[in-house]
Amino acid sequence: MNQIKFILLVLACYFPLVSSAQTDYNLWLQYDKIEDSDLKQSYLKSVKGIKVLGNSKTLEASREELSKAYNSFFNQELETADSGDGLLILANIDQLPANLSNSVKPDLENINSEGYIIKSATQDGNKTILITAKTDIGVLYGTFRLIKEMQLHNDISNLAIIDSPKIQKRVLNHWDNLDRTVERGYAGFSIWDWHLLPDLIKPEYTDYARANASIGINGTVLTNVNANSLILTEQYIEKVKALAEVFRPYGIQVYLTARFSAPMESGDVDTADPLNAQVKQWWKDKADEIYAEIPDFGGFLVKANSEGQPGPNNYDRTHVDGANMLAEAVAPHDGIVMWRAFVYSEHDPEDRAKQAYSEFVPFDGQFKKNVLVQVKNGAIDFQPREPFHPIFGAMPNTPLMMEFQITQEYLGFASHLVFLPKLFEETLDEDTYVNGENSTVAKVIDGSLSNKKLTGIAGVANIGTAKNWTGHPFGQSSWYGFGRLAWDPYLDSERIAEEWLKMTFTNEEEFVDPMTDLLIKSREAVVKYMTPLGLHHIMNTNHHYGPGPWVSNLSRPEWNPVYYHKADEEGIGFDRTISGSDALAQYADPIAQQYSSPETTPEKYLLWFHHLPWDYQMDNGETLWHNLATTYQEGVEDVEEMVETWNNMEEYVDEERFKKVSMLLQIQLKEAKWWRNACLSYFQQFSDMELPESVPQPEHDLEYYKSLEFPFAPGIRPSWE
Ligand code: GCV
Repeated sequence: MNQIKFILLVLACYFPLVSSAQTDYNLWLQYDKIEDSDLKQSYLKSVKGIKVLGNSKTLEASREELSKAYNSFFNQELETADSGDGLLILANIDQLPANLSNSVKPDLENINSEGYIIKSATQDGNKTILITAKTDIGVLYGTFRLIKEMQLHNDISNLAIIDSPKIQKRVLNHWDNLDRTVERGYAGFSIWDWHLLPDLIKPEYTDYARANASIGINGTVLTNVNANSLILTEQYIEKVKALAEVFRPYGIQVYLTARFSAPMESGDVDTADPLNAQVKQWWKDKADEIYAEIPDFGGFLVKANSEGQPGPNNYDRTHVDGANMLAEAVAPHDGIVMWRAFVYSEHDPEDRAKQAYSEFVPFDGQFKKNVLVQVKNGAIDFQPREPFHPIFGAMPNTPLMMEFQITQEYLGFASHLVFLPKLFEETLDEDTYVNGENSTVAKVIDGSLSNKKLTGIAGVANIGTAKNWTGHPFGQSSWYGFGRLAWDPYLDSERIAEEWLKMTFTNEEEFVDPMTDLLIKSREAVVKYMTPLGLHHIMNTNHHYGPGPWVSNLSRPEWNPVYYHKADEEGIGFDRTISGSDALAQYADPIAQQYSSPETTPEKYLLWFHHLPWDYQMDNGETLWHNLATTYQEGVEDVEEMVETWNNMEEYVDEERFKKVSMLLQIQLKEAKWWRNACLSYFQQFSDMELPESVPQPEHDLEYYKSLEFPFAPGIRPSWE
């Protein structure tokens, strides 16, 4: 070795080229070296060379991903080969020779156009692994699956895996503005560098596509639902096209948000009335223009007549008129319209939880067949816990798309560790009874209940320019888990947690077991220290950071926390039974009946549906006040336990991630105490009861908590105009 090489080697030992910040950047695609020599030998025996049949950017991406993983697992190249033992064959079924395609014929009937088959087979006495599918994208998904089997240290010597996504449109919604701020974004600025597009194509765009493809996400809405019509101009379509080209090989379609008043804002038409011929033509021309540049453009997502956004109601037209007009414009190109049902009005005295149902359910069956009605998981707004949105049980003739929020607007931003797949799973598993018992939300949205052709699920992204994409290193787990549940809404969140931990950190049981437990419990912890027993929307104003149960001065009644908890000397909670707003009547009979009495309502939804006296006797024989206080305290203790668990994990995690998570957990603990102290101080004025002994006295008086202000809290939404 010459002197220069020696010096370089020494330098490399002291200053590793791959910093730990880059470790975080790699998400769950870490491809850690396989240290176990038996496992390594068995993998190297199963995969010695690769043969890709066919030619496409998608197949090239599959090969590249495998090479990357192979290199990283074994520190050796994956050679191209033509035959022999240990051959890995990647091919769309159309490219397979007859003997191989015949061997998978029966399996083909069990996959859809995005599904895949991975099979070990013996060919001329040689062992091979075949990854095949009906489309190249299916092959890419199969490739990621094989890599994952190795990341999870599973045996790959005898594979027979068949899998297909159960939901068709698996989409991220970016609430990203064209100035690169992100509404409810806590991970930096927008990753879309609009100013420099289309000329600068950042490597992040490809890595974003790789990450999404690895979990089967096949669509991305690039822009905020509070939309800017500039995105529909020629100048921006060119930029969108550049992104679409990066994403195409990974099976990801781009979508845009359509501002309903865009025809007027363009200066071409003086109305946006959906029944006006010129308006219809404007949208048709716009769709043609977009599709000419982006032939696989997915379509539009629309927030109309909601929180100040324009819509068909401005012209005395309905949501059906608006959605169908846009649907007609994109239909010739196989595009879809995702029309949001998130509507409520300050002029409507009806319980906000009831308004979307009242407005949309009468339209059941009236939307064109390329319209999906996109419904948030609950009827209020992405709270730590909400019962499922009653619309899911009431529009059997309309394709309903689920909207979850991955970004933690109401769950502690990017500083709280909350594994959201647990929340998603809870909603998906709830029974709507729309077709009798066992009509779960999952079955509504995957179309299996009523044989829907078009199905979809959306997640509001938590992604930004932060080096690790999501701000909190564990925010990645919610992105990952959303993708997994979008692929298969029946998956167990615990299994998802386990997979993610192994792929992101290590397979060591001593790490994976306690950390899976921590992830699973983290969701309940946040419910306990923020909104226990069915409380909701008591976060502070506008930015939604921290507690604000006292807020009562906002212009719209339903923006005020006091509207939701209704605490007074008599008690606490929102009466949604027949003696109150009767929102319960929007649910099917078995639910409406069960929840009509506090005795039979699950305690987790108690104050969502009932206003109860402070001394109401709970299941454990204690008063409501007692349980409210001890639940807040339990939430704090849960976070203390999370801190303790994490402290034992130092040896399994790189220094940077370990320290960052430690500090973030301290912030979470501080804020959990803040929530407990502020809420209990506030509610105590009404309950007039002592705190139970196990609950510490708040450090400050109520006035102190009320006086806290956070003018620069992140993610704040721009003006409501
Ligand atoms: C994008 C809530 C959020 C808003 C968001 C809105 C929506 O009101 O606070 O920031 O706007 O939901 O989902 O449209």
